[in-house]
Amino acid sequence: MKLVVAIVHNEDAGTLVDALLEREFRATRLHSSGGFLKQSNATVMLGVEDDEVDEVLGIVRESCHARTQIVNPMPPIMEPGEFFMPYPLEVEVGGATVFVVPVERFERL
Ligand code: 2BA
Repeated sequence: MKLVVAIVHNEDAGTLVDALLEREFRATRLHSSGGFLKQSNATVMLGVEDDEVDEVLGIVRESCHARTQIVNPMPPIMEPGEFFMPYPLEVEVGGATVFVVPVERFERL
């Protein structure tokens, strides 16, 4: 068995969970946020049999899309007389960051 952990864009999370449920996968959606952009995203985790991992990754691929986001860099600490012109940076986020982790034991009690 494997635990699939997918960090996805908030806007894709609903579509992803619905698509998983439609194919009878049980999933848990957690609210999370990215360390770099500090914006909220979603973490979807599900326990699946080894031979189901590829199907799940296919559903993630179909449901989640890359996006470009603009980031305004933090200004540095300035000395008097120094001047800083902040140029916004473009960052590509996602489609999805996925970890597939072996599960030692799974129980529903
Ligand atoms: P964030 O940490 O907010 O990162 C958002 C996007 O910013 C990343 O997209 C990447 O394009 C860029 N980025 C992140 N760190 C960077 C850095 N040090 N320098 C330059 N650009 C950087 P993704 O790679 O698609 O990641 C989307 C979200 O997935 C991340 O949001 C984070 O929440 C999660 N994530 C990505 N890689 C991870 C990892 N190795 N471990 C845990 N979570 C991860």
